[in-house]
Amino acid sequence: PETFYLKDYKPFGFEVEAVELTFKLAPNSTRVLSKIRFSPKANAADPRFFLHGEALKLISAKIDGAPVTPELIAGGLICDTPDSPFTWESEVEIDPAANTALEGLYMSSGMYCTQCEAEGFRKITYYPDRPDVMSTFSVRIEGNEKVLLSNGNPTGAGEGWAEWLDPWPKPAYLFALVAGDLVNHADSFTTRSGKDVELNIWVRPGDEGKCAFGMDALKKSMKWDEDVYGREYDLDIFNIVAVDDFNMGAMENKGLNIFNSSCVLASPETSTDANFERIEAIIAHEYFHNWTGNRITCRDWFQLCLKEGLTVFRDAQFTADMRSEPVKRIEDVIALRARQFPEDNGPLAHPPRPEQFQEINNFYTATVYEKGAEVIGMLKRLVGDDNYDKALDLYFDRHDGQACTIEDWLKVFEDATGRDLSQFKLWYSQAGTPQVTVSEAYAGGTYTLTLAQSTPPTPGQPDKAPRVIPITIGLLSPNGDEIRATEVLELTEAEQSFTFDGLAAKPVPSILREFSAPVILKRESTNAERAFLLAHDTDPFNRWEAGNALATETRVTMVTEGAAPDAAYLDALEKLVRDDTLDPAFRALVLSPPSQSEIAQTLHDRGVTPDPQKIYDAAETFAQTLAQQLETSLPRLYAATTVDSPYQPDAHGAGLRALNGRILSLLTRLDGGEQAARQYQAADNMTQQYAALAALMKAENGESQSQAFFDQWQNDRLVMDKWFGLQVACAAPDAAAKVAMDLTRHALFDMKNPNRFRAVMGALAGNHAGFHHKSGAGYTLLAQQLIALDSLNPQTTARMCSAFQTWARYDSARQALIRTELERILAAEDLSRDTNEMVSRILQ
Ligand code: B3K
Ligand code: ZN
Repeated sequence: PETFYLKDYKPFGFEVEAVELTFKLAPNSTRVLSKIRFSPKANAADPRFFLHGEALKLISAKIDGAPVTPELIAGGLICDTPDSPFTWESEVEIDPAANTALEGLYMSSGMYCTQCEAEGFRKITYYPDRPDVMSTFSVRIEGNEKVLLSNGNPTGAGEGWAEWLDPWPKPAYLFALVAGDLVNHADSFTTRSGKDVELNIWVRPGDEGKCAFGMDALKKSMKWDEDVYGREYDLDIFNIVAVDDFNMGAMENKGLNIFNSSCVLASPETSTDANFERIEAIIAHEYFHNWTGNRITCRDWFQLCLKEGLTVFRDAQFTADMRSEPVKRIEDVIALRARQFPEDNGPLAHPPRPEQFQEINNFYTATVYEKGAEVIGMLKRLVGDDNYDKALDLYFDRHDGQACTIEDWLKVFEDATGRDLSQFKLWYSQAGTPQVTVSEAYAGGTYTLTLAQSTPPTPGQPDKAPRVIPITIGLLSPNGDEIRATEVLELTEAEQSFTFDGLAAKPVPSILREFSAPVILKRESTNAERAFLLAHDTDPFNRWEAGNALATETRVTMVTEGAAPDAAYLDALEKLVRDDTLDPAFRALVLSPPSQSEIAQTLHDRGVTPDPQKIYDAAETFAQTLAQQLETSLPRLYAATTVDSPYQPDAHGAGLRALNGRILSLLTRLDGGEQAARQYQAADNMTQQYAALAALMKAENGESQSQAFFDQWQNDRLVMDKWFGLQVACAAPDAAAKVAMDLTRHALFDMKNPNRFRAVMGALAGNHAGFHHKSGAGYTLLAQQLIALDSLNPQTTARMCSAFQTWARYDSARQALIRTELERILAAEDLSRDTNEMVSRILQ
């Protein structure tokens, strides 16, 4: 397969002045007519008239009204063209009903919908399908469906047709079309300059009742972007459509966002608090793309983090404002360590701005998104909040309507602040997570902190230069008072010392407050010091971090030395759980153990080969011991955290329920599930029903309870995804693969639906001890399923291959089993480019 390189960038040789499209919809034979005005650029670096096209049946082509016969070549066509502006017309036929890849125009539950990012538009018609080609689009849809939608504003409609005009020039990846017998939840928003915008969430009949929360989130997002970034919406209408079959969460098409139904539909009875929070965040994310992504887009796909990193950063700010800032930060760091760190420290490591790819869909990664956002957070911390605002204003001013690069982005910061960002830029080009080693000295009232940075080699990058790393620090006195408030140290050298004078005693440092940089901090510490920080740190993130470190140390000694759970840590936890002055959501997070996969990584980093079964056993023993330690207070804590008022998906209630759920799971270890069964019966919302079911799955009556859940919800797809996933997530290590396999044979399993496939296979990959069971059954099942899915849906297949990326952590027997499965996948007939690239990189 061909490899594409950042260094090879050449602009397209033609301007596209306007695009007119007509769709004549039919499930197996949709006709797409295009009429596009091109004008050749003077002195074009690449004067070839090449239009992308894939899986298209060309019916006819014309230039300025005269038939032409273009040459069909790999990936598209070329054609001789006049030297002056001309009109290109083509008619193609496509087969949406047969499109199981869910890219281009496809059908889902009887409706037509599109997904064009990154390179799906070329499956709709011949076009320069690249983000730096921007044009206005007018679209006519002919079809018998009740609702016919495209981007922009509606310009006309009649029996069996509708027309839309998007006046804002956009790249083809933001094109969208939806046609179906849909119903809407309507509302409106008045922008701060007084423009009324019609808002709709379109769903299948029956789902109307699940739109109110998403609509509210949309209006909050629109207001927030005006208030915080000064960005107003720019069309008369904003449509969101819920689709059941979708490869990812949602898509920011101009004025017509398309959502995986799991990321927009919500009701108290069917959605958990976590679902509500995620829906709010994704609605905001897609909406925020209107400015960071759509009005200002990417020059090429190597610049993907320009829009994704920034938009993730913006949606995190939004969630922090709507909910709790420290809780959001802790959740994000947990996710970063769970998803991005393994990527950055394994065979799939790549910089936030990659320099090469075979299939760009394989680079919609935690590194591009989440590390991309972390890089922006560091930039903001380095230049300060006011300078950040100034730079962003300049960015919108200078680049509105353009397709930009990371260089453009950094230049606005340089121009707005006068700061040289050439060293900072390394964050965009170097892969790998920096390790920052801390050493300390104290003498004569002066405390000296020495920080040393290094980044391990990653594929293609053996040596790394030192980066600029903002390290936040505060100092505590030995009695627990804060003696130096948070300040930012700028680490720019490989090794650098910082001094703090005038101290009465050796301080306890609280380093990397708010997790100011995506690095791994290495510092000799003791459990006593960690417990001290857990009790006294003024920075909530570092308080949590201290607890997390204690939890990790306890697990590690349990696994490596067969030790009992650390008594001091158990005491500290007990104190914390009972401390009603602390935010319940925060307490729930402190009570949530580090993931077993993370413990495996820690062991590996310390030169111990992780045994997944032992890690599992340690987790079970720890939870059992904690439950016993808290035995007398559990019923009271359970009662005190139970929310009686009618369910509201707000942050406070969600925090209480999260804590309550943690307590219920501990309680269930002692009472055999009595309380959980009562909660299950009484629950009027999915959060409590699901928490009770999850607790019961490990108790004796798990199976019958699960059956009851199935009977109640079998007609609700999204709830059924929970049912499929939970069984695999809760399965014992030696049973997980079998449970997952049986579920793939269930009448309601359908691998063509990405949500259902991920519910089962994603849960298997997430069941650490089950997936890595020494039998290798988990590896084999996943490989079989991936091979079967690849011919239907390469994108979802390739993405899930990353379950194997951590293979190098494990013992040689497991490594051999994984290698066999990866080689089996690689040998599969007609393997997609997507999956081929992923597996080859993992195996390298
Ligand atoms: N931009 C889309 C992701 C497209 C993924 C293509 N494989 C959603 C988002 O980040 O908002
Ligand atoms: Zn995005």
